[in-house]
Amino acid sequence: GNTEILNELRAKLSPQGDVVSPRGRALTEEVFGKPLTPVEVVQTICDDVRREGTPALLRYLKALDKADLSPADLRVPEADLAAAHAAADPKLIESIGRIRDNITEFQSAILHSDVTITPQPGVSLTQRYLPLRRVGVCVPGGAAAYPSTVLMTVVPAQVAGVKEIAVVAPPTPFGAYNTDMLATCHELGVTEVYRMGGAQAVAALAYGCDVVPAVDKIVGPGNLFVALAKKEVFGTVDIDSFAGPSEVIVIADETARADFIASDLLAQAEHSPGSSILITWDEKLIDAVYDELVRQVALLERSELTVDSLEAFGALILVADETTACELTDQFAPEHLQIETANPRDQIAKIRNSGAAFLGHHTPVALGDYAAGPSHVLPTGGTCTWAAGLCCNSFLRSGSLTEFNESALEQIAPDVERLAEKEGLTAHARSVSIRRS
Ligand code: HSO
Ligand code: ZN
Repeated sequence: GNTEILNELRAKLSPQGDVVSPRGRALTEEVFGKPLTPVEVVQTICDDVRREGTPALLRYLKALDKADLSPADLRVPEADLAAAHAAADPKLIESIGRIRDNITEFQSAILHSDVTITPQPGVSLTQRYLPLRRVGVCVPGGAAAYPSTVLMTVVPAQVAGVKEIAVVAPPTPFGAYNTDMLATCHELGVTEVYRMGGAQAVAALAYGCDVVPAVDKIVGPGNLFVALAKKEVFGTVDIDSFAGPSEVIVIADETARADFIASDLLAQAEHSPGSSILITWDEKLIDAVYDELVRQVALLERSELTVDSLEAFGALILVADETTACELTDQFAPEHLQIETANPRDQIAKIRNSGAAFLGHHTPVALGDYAAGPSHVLPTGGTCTWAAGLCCNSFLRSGSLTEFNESALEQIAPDVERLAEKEGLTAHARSVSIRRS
C-alpha cells in the first residue's frame, strides 16, 4: 500500500542515518584503526578537537578531506574574497544583490520585535529579543557549490543583527576554493571564511581554537557527519534544524502539467540523494509524468546521479482522492511540499506538516531554493513536525524583563507566599513578605 511505500522511504531517509557507503567505512577504518559507527566517528573527532584544538582539526582535514593545510591556510585571506568578487561574472553579482534584497525584505518583515504588556497598573512585562553575538555557517562543498546557501543563511543572520558570522566550507573545489561562493561571501560583507568542513569544522566552531573563535550557534546543511556533529555539540552551542537529504512531495490534480511536475521531481533528485514523490488522484498523470521523467532526465548534466536518486528515493503514488493525498503528505512530513492543483490553498489548509510549501503551477521549489525570500535551510527527515526552517528569528534569543511597583507587589504577594510555603521554600516567601508594608 501507499503508506508502506512512504514509510519505507522515510526509513531510508532517516536522520539517524547509520548507513555509510563502503568507501566511507573503509576510510574510517583506515583513520581510526577500527570500524566505528558514524556517531562514534563524530564523537571521537569532536572530543579530539575540543581537547587539542587546531592540531586535531588539521589532522582530520588531512585524513578525511585529503587537505594538507597549515594553520595559516585555514582562513581564506580577505584579499582572496575581494579577488574572487572582482573576477566573478558581474551578472552573478547583480543577481546576488537582487536575491539579497528579496531575502532581506521577507526576513525583516517577520523579525520578532520586543513585546511589552501592562497587565495591571504598576506591572510591566517585556519579552525582548537580542541577536546572537557570533554564529557559524556551514556551507557544503561535496557534490556541488552552494552560493545560494551562503545567501539563505547569512542574510537572515544579518537581518537579525548578528555582527560576527564565520562561514566554513570544506577545502574542496566546490567548497572553500569555489570562487562563486567566495564572491557571494564578499558581496554580503562576510569577511571570515574558513577552509574546513565535516565534523571537525563543526567542533572547531563549537569549541573554538587558535584559528577560529567559538560561536554561539551553528547553522547550515552538510553531510551525515556534519549533521551528527551538530547534534554532538548541541548544548555547548545552539544548532538549527536537522538537514539531511532533500525531499519533495508534489501533490497534483488534473490541471497540472506532467512536464512541470517531472521537472520538479528531477530538481530534487538532482541533489542526489534527494527524494522525489508525486501524489495524485489523477490516474493519467502517473504515466505522463513517468514518460516526462524519462525524457527530461536524459537532458540533465547530472543525469546518472539523478536516475540513481530517483530509483532509490522516488515514487509516483496514485491515491483515491484529494483527502488521502493530504493525509499521506501529512504523515510523511516532507521538507518541501509543492501543490500543483487548481486551488492549492484548499490542500494546504488540510496539511500541517511541511518545512516549506510552494503553491500553484508557477512556483517550483527552485524559486525558494534560490531567490524568493524564505530560507532554503529546512528540516528534513520528517522533523518538520517539531522543527522549523531557518529564518532571521533563528538568530535571536529572547529574555524577559519584569518590573512591579510597590502596590502591584502587594497584590500578587499572597499567591507567591502561598506557593513558596507549599514548596517549603520559606526564604522565597520571606523575600516577598519583607517588602510588604
Ligand atoms: N533544495 C536544497 C537547497 C538548494 N537547492 C540549494 C539548490 N541549491 C535544500 O532545501
Ligand atoms: Zn534544491
